Amino acid sequence: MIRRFKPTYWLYNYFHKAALAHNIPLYKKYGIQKRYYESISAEDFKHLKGTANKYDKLDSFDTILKEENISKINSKYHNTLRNWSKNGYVILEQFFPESRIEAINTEVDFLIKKRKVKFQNKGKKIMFAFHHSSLIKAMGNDEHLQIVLKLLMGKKMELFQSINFMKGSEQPTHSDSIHMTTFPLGNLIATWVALEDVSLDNGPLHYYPSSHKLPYLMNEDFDNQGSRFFLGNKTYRTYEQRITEIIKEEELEQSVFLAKKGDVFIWHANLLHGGNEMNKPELTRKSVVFHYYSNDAICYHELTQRPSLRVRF
Ligand SMILES: O=C(O)CCC(=O)C(=O)O
Repeated sequence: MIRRFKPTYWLYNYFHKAALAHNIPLYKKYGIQKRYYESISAEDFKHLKGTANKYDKLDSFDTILKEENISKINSKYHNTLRNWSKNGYVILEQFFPESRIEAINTEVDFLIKKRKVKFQNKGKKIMFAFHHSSLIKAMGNDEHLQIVLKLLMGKKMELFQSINFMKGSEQPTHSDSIHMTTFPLGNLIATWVALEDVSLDNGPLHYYPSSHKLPYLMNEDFDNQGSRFFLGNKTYRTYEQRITEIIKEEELEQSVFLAKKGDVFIWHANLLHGGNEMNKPELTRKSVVFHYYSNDAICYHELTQRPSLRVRF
């Protein structure tokens, strides 16, 4: 019950104004009558129509090669970039060289050994390691990766979160937009980097091509809006079950990414994806995910109705 009591979050947020200040001018811009520390959810934007991003409106296939910065990106990636609007994902094979990947693996081992980072989710993942490592941060902010993100989103994207996985996440299918949400919708993007080869044995990433075009699923869509003082009472499992139903209803076909070390997978804010089970749980599956927000959107977490704490340094 206490976890559902919104004022507990308000109190915490109240003392973290600097990390929540990003939303203040945007609340003003959109006429949202909220204080920076209060709960926020899709309900608050129902009466508004947000502008869609460039390649949610236009087809990247026709126009992305005309973008000024495309010449800075190796032409072997042009085709996958062209298909962004259609697919909702991009695959950049061998984007990072072996030496860069090995440096990250050594860094992660060091951070674990020195107890600078903590595992979550039964020893599977490490959140926000980039706050403790300039190497990890530099990978998320890699110059060429940033150019690619700007090409896809039509604007600069700012690193919000990193998640290092030592094992396959085995995470059921979801859209990141239930966890990291924006108004207008679609102002989040994720990059996933293979820090070792991935096979069916160590739990590859799976995804549903073109699923980003489906409506975004918000609390209202699984009866989880809650009330002024309480979050909704539905479990996350209810959300996952609704996603499973949608996959069936829409007859979506799953693809699996058998990545090679150094490959990068980029997904759209609303692409359905997750992690397959590890056939051999004793193996590792080292990878890192970076999530980015744009600066012109309100950023929050629909599930917990919390504004996103954006730590900038
Ligand atoms: O790496 C994986 O297995 C899935 C990661 C994922 O779904 C996520 O970070 O949103």
